[in-house]
Amino acid sequence: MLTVSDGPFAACHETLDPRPFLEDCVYDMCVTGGERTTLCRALSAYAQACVELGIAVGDWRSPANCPMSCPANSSYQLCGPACPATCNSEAAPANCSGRPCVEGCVCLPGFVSSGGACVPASSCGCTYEGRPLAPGQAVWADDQCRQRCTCDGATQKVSCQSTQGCPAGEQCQVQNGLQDCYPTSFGSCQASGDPHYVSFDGRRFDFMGTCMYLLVGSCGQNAGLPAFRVLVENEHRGSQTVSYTRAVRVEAYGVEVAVRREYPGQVLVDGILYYLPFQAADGQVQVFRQGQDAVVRTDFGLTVTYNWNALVTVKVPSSYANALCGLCGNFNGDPADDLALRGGGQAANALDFGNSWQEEPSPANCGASKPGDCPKLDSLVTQQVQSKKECGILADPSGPFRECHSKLDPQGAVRDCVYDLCLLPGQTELLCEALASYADACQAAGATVQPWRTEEFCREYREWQLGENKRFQSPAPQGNLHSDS
Ligand SMILES: [Ca+2]
Repeated sequence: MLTVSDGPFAACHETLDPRPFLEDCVYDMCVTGGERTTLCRALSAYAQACVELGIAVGDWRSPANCPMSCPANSSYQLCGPACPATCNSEAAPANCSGRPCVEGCVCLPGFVSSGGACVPASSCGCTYEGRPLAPGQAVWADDQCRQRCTCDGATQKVSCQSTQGCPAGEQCQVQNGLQDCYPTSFGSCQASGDPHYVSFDGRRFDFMGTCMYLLVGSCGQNAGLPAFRVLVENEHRGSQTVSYTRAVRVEAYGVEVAVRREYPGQVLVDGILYYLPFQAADGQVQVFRQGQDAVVRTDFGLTVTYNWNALVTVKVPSSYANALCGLCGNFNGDPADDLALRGGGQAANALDFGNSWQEEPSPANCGASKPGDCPKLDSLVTQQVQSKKECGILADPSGPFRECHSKLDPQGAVRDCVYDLCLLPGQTELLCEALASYADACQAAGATVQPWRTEEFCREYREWQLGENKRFQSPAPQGNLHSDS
């Protein structure tokens, strides 16, 4: 077929001698025992060489029985366009019309070539200032986030609209190469120990209820923000005077993630137990482990950590300022109004305040009582701060938390720590918990904490490896652990 003078390749003979191709073809057929694919490959080699010289060849595939298999949404054409339609038509060479046709697979009508496949033209998206946009994708047209341009997949046109700019507490910035509205800062709230609370605005109070409570939630003040709730459930452990957080529940995007003390290393998502990491709501809610903590993070910047024991930290972006309620307060920058009752007005004390944020279903026989009394609290605090031992480690100017003091006054944490040890003397584990919760708060405030755990002092226990009962066996000698030079 290669050399036949009235065959499909005849037009090429004068320009490109077919005889070397014939010899190669015969040789290859001889070696492979006459395989058809070898024949097709040899004929194709001459056909391609001719096309590259600008000479169109005839249909050789049908008589040689060498059909070309084409990918989905395309068909074989002997003489197809040199520059087939693609998603990015602007990228095509200028002299397409003057080029000879090529043999190959050509996309069916309504489809265009994209990344080696033929895709519907409507899925191409748009080009905005030389930048490809997927259908539905939006970009900011200005550096103030005031002009939003969206690609319409059906028309492949970009339409732009003016917006209000970034919401309060957010700023138009580029992060990880993406321009968008990002929170200018974060607020953090903590429940630790028995439990001591520190609100977003820095208000400290103690509330020892054993029911379920709203720790923080978006309470409808700003309908533009994604809604969420974080609930805590507390319990007595040993002593009836104090309580501990035993479970944390995060609700967002219609998904409920519960981290419970009785399931260390695991979480319940909509009531089903999972190992970590886990994603819910199409990745809008991420749950993973970080050191001793379970971390629940949403795509709108909410981060809730719980150490499967007694320490809960909630971080929210500043866009939620003055749009929250619950035990963590309203996040308006003023600690004075943080004991707000659910029904409105300020509570007279932490007990009334806590009770007003009780949620159902709470465990049977749950309740709250007045915190226990520690008459010598003031003198104990002074004593430990001076000795720089036990809770005094927190305030030691040369201790492991020294770099945190400028960001987070340790006095409140020292007082909570001394109070816990006063109420439950001999429970040295409480000291480790108190140090851990201050360390956590320091890191949330962006401070560096020097190593403070050792093999002998507050050693980290992997309760999911050792079993729960090991946790309260940790002996904590009152050693001076900050003897660094
Ligand atoms: Ca406040």
